Amino acid sequence: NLKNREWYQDAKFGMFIHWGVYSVLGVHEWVMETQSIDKKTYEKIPAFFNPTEFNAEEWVLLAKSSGMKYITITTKHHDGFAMFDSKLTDWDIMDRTVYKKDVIKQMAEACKKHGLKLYLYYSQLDWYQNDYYPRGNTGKKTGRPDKGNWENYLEFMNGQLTELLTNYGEIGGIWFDGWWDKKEADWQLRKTYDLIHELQPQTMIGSNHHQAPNPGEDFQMFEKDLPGENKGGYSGDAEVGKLPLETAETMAKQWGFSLQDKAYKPSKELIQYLVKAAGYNSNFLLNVGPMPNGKIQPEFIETLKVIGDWTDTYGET
Ligand code: FUL
Repeated sequence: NLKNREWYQDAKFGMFIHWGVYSVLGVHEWVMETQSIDKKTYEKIPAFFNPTEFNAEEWVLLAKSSGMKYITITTKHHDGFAMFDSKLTDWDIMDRTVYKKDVIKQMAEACKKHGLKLYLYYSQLDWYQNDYYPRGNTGKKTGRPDKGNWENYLEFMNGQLTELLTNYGEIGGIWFDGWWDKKEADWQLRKTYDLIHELQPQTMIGSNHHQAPNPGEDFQMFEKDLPGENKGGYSGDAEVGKLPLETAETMAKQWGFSLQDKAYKPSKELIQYLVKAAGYNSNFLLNVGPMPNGKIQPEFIETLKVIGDWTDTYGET
């Protein structure tokens, strides 16, 4: 994956996409936890997820015309819901929604067609699976039984990663999140990381664990922070020069679609952030939280157009 690291080092700009059944509620992707929604109630949500206006090519072309070189999309967030066709659970887009189409497959095809690399966000933390037990720091009010088999959960997680790295062509990287919910040793990272590189040697591994990189990781990420700033407490120290870096930021406040979030960052601020990130030799992963109908908010599109004009004029490629 050294070649991929080199490519990534110069990629500069990517699109982050937080999209899941939580988008239906228009709060944010943490709604299950912050509103203490139990599993049985949360299970009602997927029936309302029917993004009839979703067009993967539209999103990919929007990213491309904004000057972005890759897309990182949520395949499964903390609510455990798979936005892809998973044979290992029925808690997925095929079995629980009326839409019944594999979002990740459509994104993979569109990215391939238009020459963008696809990175997959995967939450290790899971508020849905019973076997995610003992519970971590979050997800305690989901009404799951007080028993479960952690080894089974790890097997399930590695199984889903195998699906993701087998069924969607070349994957640029896996963007892990939620590691911070449990103790380091619980994750048995070596096994998972080896599996990824066995399946696709070029796939990069990164984890939003909020500390310096673990062995086997290919890039270091910073959530809502420039490398080393650690303003939000979500980021470890930058090991500058060791691994390629990436900083992720939202276009408004929330990651997932939020009806009330109108704290839109002006295009000027985002362009300055892109330049600043590049000054740290870091990529900028700019997040959108598409609406449940499959469209990206018009306010975001407008801003991205301005950014695209800027990258057209001043970008390197
Ligand atoms: C965090 C998550 O808890 C947030 O929901 C979001 O996905 C952010 C990028 O990473 O760890």
